Amino acid sequence: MNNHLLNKCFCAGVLFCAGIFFSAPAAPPPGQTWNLVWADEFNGTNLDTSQWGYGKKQWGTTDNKPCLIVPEDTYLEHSNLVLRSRMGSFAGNGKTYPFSCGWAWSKRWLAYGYLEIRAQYPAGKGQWPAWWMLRKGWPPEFDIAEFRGARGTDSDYMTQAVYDEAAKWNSTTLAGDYAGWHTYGFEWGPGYLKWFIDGKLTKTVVSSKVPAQPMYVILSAGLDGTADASTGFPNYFVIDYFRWYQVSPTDPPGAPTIHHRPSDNNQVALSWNAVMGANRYCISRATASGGPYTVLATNTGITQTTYTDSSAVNFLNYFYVVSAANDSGVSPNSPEVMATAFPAPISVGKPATASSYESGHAPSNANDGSLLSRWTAADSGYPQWWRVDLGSVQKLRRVVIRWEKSAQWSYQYRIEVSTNDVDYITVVDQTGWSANGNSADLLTASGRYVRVAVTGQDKGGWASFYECEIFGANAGSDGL
Ligand SMILES: [Ca+2]
Ligand SMILES: [Ca+2]
Repeated sequence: MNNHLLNKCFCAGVLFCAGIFFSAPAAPPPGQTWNLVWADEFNGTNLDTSQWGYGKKQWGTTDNKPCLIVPEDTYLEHSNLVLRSRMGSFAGNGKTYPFSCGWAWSKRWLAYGYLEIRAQYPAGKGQWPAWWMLRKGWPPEFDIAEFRGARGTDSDYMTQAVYDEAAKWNSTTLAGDYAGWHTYGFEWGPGYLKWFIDGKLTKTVVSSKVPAQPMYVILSAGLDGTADASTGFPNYFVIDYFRWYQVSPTDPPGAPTIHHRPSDNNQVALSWNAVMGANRYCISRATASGGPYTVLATNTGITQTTYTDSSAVNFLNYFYVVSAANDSGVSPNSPEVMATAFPAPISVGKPATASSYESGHAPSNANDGSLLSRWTAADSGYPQWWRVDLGSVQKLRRVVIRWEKSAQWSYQYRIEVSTNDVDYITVVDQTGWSANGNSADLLTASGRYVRVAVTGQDKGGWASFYECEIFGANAGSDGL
């Protein structure tokens, strides 16, 4: 692990966490190294509105029939979050509600980890307070501790349930008295869910449909249609704290894949596989294999699995690595991949063929945008030719050929152009060329087919080049 990288990568998480109170850890389940990454002990005088919304549902409505959600029923008191329910006459949404209630949701979306609250639930007929989680749209839904004061205290129950990504409902109800202080824990990992009450495992779900994308937390008071004066009002759903723990990602992504796109001028586009438990990625770049690496763009955090390095300079080689991160830590680096930024030749990806080719070095390798792949003839015989079909007649301005071992070898060649793949005219004749290095030839021609006829090589090697880049009429400098 590169400490410089680790520190840089943590920056995004620390900024994200600014202002959050970190308590002493409680007791997440054993067997993993849990780190507290977000907690609210509700110790202040006002709910931290940078972290929580309240007084309405996350999507804006205040209707929670038979209750009207009102802001004054959500407040902090005695280091607790209080969600109150009242009976009365509450006007809203064009009607009158017989009850009011509190409602709060996390502005932060979470994925994976161990979540815990310590809470007292209100008893009474018709009570329906809940700790639960949603995502934009539905499913999924986690019901972590949803209380029903349905039929008197003897038959009150707590619901622990999930609607998974397939809207499959998996529910358990636990009869009991939840009016005292208890801790309610929920462990969410790749392909599994666990519910806990007072540290005791009460429910487990294992399924490939367990959600893997971030969701937000809801703490809500509520009532069903059976609530009446006998329920007892006002009453209170009281939460001492909310805590969220995570484990660090341990597996790095695989080596990034380089994508060459026609628009990649002074750019390198990368993608990589997602890592379970990661909510962002750190992309680092070096100008030599093995580093030192410079971290790119971590201030915002890369939450997707793609990145375009727009600070690359054409024709320079760069070496990229990616690590996976969440608020708990950073994985080791992925394997390294080399990439080169190119201007946009009009030949990249077009159909190519050749007089012959060596196994593993097909004609399409010479216009795939990669300096790691090459076309090589099948043997040392000459002449050989490589040809690309540009798809239509184009104005042609420049042809750059990146020969194999160009620093030691010189190749002799002609560049020929055709509109019909039958009648070719020679537009560049370098059959007398004796210099080393890549070649860049300016021309003024039009054609659909461009053929490189390799007529010889000074060291007896086979006809071979990494790229033949054909530029149109507006091509700029040689870029060599
Ligand atoms: Ca507290
Ligand atoms: Ca190539």
